[in-house]
Amino acid sequence: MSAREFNFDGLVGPSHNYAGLSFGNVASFSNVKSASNPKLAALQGLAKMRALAARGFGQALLPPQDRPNFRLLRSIGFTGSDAEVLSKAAKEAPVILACAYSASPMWTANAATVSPSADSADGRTHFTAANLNNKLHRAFEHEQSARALRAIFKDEKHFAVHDALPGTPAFGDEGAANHTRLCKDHGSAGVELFVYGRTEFDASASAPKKYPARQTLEASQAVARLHRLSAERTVYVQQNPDVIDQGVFHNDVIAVGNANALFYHEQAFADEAGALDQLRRAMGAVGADLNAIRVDTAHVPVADAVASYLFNSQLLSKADGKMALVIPHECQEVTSVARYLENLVAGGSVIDELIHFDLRQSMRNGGGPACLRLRVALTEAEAAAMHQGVVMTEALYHTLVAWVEKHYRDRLEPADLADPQLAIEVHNALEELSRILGLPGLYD
Ligand code: SUG
Repeated sequence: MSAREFNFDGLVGPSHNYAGLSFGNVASFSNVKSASNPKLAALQGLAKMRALAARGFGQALLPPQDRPNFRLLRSIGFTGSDAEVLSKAAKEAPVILACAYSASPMWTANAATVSPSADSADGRTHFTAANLNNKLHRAFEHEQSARALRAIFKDEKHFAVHDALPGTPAFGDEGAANHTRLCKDHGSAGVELFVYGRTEFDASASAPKKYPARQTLEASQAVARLHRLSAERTVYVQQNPDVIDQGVFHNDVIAVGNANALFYHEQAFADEAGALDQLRRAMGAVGADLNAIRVDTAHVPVADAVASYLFNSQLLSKADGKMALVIPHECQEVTSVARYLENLVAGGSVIDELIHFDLRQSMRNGGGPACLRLRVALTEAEAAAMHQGVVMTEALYHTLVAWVEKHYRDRLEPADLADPQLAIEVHNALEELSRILGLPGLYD
């Protein structure tokens, strides 16, 4: 059966700010407490969606989440009216207030892991909301992520949306950021590659020393079970703990795959040869040849890959069989990466085009083009069965630009999170958005 890949980009929420909440994510830590521009952030994201939709790529969006999370603030003892809760939290626990306000759901690669129907024993597309339990500000995203996914992928004949795994360190799950699907074409059975950072129940296994490994092997195995994947087409590979310690907090900061191509850095995996071996074997089972595009350290050091987000790119199949690499502007500013890319597209690789975007507002929190999207390969019947109000069109783009212009601030500093008016603005914006997207009841 033929299928088309849709990228569901996260629409940046009105409370986008820089709070330095992600230990191990270099950009988040370096930009802590600087002023953000939520309006620009949302417009940058929308410009990417519009351009890719206009090129004919399947493009949709996932809505922002309700912020601040008053339930979190009340559950830790802040009482009174909403305004009182905000003012007490701002005084006593400003970092937790920033967590409650984080617009981190914009990075939808972390919303869920997705397995297309061709891979699952029950012929349905499976989603498991990611528990993101490594970080307080992300650990409560899964409830609204599951709710939004259920609203969009409602038809249980085609879709199964699973709740997040138990929110405990043994099941640390970061969703599609540590999951890659390789295949001959999007519609036929593929190989699902799960990349984990550590193993909870194997004390002899290696792990990073400085920064956290957010994804466990146990979580990856649980997701594969829920999605009813075949063992011979499922591959588990350990991420190189040394690169996690250099700021590669998700596998999608050091590798990206599409169709039969895996674009990766020499140091991405703990055992590169073993990883490729397993992948080649599994891909043999689906009649596909792995096209391994390896980037050597000599050409691009890990630090440059992290600074430029070279691998946090989207690798998209074009109608002519070639692929385009969607990269952030930063790739042109890091000399080794700019040179590498120039040679890559000139050198007869399947990647023959670069598409650049300015995503600096998201990049300053460690979110590049690939973080901003969740991939869902859908057959024609499945695409018709999903909620259509989130599919990007020229008309929706213009409506959303006007909505952003109306509701978003162009400057947000840490102190602004104490302003009760901000909570009201976010609420009003989201209420209007649920009407625009045709998703009444999306928010409480
Ligand atoms: O989880 N940053 C996100 C970036 C997520 C990127 N996603 C992928 N690689 N797929 C994170 O570290 C920063 C928020 C702050 O500091 O305000 C943050 O959550």
